[in-house]
Amino acid sequence: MAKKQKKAKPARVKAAAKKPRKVVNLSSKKKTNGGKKTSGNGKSNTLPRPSTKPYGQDGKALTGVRILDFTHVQSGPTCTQLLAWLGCDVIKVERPGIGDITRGQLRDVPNADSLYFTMLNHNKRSITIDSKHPQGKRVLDELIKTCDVLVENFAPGALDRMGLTWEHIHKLNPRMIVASVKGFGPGPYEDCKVYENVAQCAGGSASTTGFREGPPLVTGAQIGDSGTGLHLALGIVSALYQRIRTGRGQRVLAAMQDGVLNLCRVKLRDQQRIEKGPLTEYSQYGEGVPFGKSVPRAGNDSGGGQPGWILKCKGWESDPDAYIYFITQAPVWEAICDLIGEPTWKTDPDYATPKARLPKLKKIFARIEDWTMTKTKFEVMEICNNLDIPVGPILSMKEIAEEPSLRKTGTVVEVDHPTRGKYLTVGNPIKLSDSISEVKRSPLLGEHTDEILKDVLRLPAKDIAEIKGSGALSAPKKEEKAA
Ligand code: CAO
Repeated sequence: MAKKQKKAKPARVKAAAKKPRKVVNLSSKKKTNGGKKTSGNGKSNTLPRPSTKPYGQDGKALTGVRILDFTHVQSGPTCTQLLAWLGCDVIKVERPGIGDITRGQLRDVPNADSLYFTMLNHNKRSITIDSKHPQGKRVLDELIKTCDVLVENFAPGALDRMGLTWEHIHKLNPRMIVASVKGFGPGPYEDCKVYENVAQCAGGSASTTGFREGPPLVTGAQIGDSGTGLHLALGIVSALYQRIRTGRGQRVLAAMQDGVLNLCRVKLRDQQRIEKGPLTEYSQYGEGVPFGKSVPRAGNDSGGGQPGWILKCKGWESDPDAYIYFITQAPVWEAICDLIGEPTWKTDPDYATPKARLPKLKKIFARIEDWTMTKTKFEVMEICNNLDIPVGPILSMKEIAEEPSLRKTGTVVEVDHPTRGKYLTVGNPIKLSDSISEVKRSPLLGEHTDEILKDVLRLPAKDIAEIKGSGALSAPKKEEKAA
């Protein structure tokens, strides 16, 4: 295989680190450190001069970072999609003929990539490689040399079984960051395969979600998959930043159990409180139901210091989403009393203080609900927000899809796709004023195979023909499969 040519290498974070642009003295007053320019915190100032280009037109936050994306299903793709939106060149490696399994899962349009796949793989390029084929390994080794980060979420041990051990990768490219999602961290379950709901259960979410009288409940928010993808993305960006200083890559692990637990940290807080006394903000306390040894399911209790509950609104009999979340925030208690027609509760010692109200929350919310049931959830929203009372309408997915303000900010975007047509997706939820994300459709399976071999790896035509002829990049023919 021909060596990579030197020219036209994309600008890299590492290159930027080596050759800082001319420095600006941020701390114009003091010169310390032997006369060296320093920033306000006394450290050497290596920041380049502020760009003079208009905001949004000087590249993206992570421009120059190239990702070798070995992810599939949801957790890993969530991470690499975010990194792609932030400017990384994400090269998704897929199994020839099959690709990411989600391409064909939950299909709504025959023979087209599913929404499951398209909505998790925007702004990426796709190359098909059989990672167990000798010629496939050859291409992967070349990609490892040219990429900054390898991201994967295979079952434990699968990457090693492909021969892509940390030692192998690090020998080829000591600067490479290897980032993984696994179900569990080191310990008794480290070898287990894990899906979303397994993580929700093992991370403490299911035991603390639902109603006291009912079974544990999983939530629709994909905190195990997408939540862990988010954690991994932060780990990768941090490792890239550290690499500027150390020059070397490192391993990044985000275990789904850990990610879910991190999102459930208030429940671990409550576990320690329950050992010292009842959790007075849980409605169970007001109802006189004794607490057990571990944190109970709290229904729709707010979980913070300000009691809240979901209340019916006008139309609830026929509309399953005609509800509002209502918070009886202490500073606006008087406004709430006036609004619901209970002005005496402002001064009545049984209601006037948050502590006095705790045992009566059920009664208080029932009274507030008498009022909310006379209004639509949007009317309640408008009236309460004018009085600074925090409330939140229960929005259906239909309402969210049609919400003009979300379209305007690019949080909900319509994308066109060559085989499935137009569809809606969620755009980048993180908005940067100088790194604007545009949502580009997901790639077709292997759409960029040739482009990557030619333009990224700069392989001569002869080598490309040899690799392709070996079958390493294409689906096995039917006879071969049967043999
Ligand atoms: N070429 C050749 N083989 C490939 C390949 C390629 N391009 N891409 C994948 N494969 C192979 C793997 O090497 C593996 O083979 P071996 O088992 O022989 O080593 C095989 O495909 C299956 O990979 P897998 O075990 O990761 O996939 P699975 O469908 O059996 O399990 C999942 C899926 C998600 C349970 C598992 O990957 C997992 O636990 N991942 C970590 C946790 C995670 O991310 N879960 C979230 C999933 S989203 O809900």
